[in-house]
Amino acid sequence: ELADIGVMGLAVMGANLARNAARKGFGVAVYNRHGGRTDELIENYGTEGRFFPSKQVADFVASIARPRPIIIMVKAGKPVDEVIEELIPHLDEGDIIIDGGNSLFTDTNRRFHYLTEKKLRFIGMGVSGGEEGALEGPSMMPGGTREAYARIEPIVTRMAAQVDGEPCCTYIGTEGSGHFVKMVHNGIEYADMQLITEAYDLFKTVYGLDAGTISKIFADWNTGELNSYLIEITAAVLAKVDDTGKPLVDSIVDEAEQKGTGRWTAQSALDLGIPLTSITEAVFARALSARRSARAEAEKLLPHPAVATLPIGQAEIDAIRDALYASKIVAYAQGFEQLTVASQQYGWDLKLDELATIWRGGCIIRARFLNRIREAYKSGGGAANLILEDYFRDAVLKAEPAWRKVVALAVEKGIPVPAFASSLAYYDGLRRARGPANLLQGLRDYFGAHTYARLDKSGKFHTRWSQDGAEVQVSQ
Ligand code: NBP
Repeated sequence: ELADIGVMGLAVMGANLARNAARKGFGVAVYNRHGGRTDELIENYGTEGRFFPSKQVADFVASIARPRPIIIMVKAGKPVDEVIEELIPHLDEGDIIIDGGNSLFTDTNRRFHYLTEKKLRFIGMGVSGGEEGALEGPSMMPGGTREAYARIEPIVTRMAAQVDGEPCCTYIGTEGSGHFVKMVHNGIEYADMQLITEAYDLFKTVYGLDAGTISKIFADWNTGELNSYLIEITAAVLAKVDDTGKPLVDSIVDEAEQKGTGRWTAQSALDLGIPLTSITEAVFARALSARRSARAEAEKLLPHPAVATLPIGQAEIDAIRDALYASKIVAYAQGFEQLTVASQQYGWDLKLDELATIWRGGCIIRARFLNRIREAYKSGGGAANLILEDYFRDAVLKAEPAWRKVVALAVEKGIPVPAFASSLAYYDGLRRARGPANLLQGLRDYFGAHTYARLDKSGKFHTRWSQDGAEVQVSQ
């Protein structure tokens, strides 16, 4: 008897994916570099299904039915290349290595072509949902060839979360597209979380609310259009009281860490020329938060006037909710624009409605809101920007007055709201047929003879600024 699938790398994510597959009735071969983890998995959960544990890579590979699908779930970066090299000598033509970790999509592109040359198949599969998702059903974003996906489809669609009878897993596209999509998902997650922390900061600092009270506001928001996993867990984190009887969140160090996917998303946006302001501000906000001692030093030299807290009623709470919702729409619109441009640039033919579909469950950004995005793209909408689709246009127009007031209040009180404010700036920049870049072009032409176009004539022009001041036409 042979296993249906193999899982290599049995830290928290790999072990949980293996258990997930076993619980769904698949035979699962398992291997980890240090055998202790394999023993632990079998000791603790061996009765959950049919596991095929091995201590040698050769035995592990031999225990899987051909063509073999092998999920590798090891630390992103060099370990993935090392594990691939370890596997290669034992594999047969057509076997499929599936990298389920958070690999950089350009690494996945490289591995895809490398393994294709060796007549092996490679799938870069984004997996979202953290440890719980891996066990109970994550959102899965597999990229590679369609026929390699067809081989694993019956297994991964069963392992994935299900929403309204549809699996949160679909074929994404070729090469590293699955990891690219997972990267943008994580970028959106950064923006979502930053917006939540800005709302929290306003409640706490401007209105003087305690964590318990703010928790109740988020719990209430979770019953409306903001309904989502992140809003739900925000209420839970804020409600938690530790052994000292005080809110746990008040004792957590205000220094954010990051593993790189948000930064990669921002870097990719710069490469593709996408104004991805919300996600990028979220990455920068984490970077500034991480400079804790520098902030403490600066606070001494640049003392912040104490904020006299304001009274708060339902109108103020609703205004912050509206600002959050509108900013969230901007963040998603920017993320989806990045996906659109990457799809064109890299020839991936991404199906944006399907991405919204598989993000509705299992993953960290799962939200009611994604149904709206799915509908917008499904209706063939194809508006250049999600904000221009009916539902979102109405939502931002409705939220706009409150959004503006909240940003103004934050600025006045000296509370940083980079994601709220940059989303609003993007919105104001987008809905403006004529901006101030005419002056910018004039400056570029002045110092660098970079030329400019005119509204009243076609062609490219240059003014001899520091010579005779005359304008010359340099091209048609
Ligand atoms: P880690 O990212 O902590 O990696 C630990 C695993 O990698 C262990 O099994 C370890 O084996 C193995 N490994 C390493 Br490190 N170097 C190796 C090498 N050279 N050869 C063979 N094995 C090696 O595990 P994780 O937190 O389970 O995450 C796995 C992947 O999933 C990562 O890419 C992560 O970014 C991604 N991911 C994580 C989450 C999450 O919520 N944690 C969510 C979504 C995606 P050992 O036991 O022998 O040291």
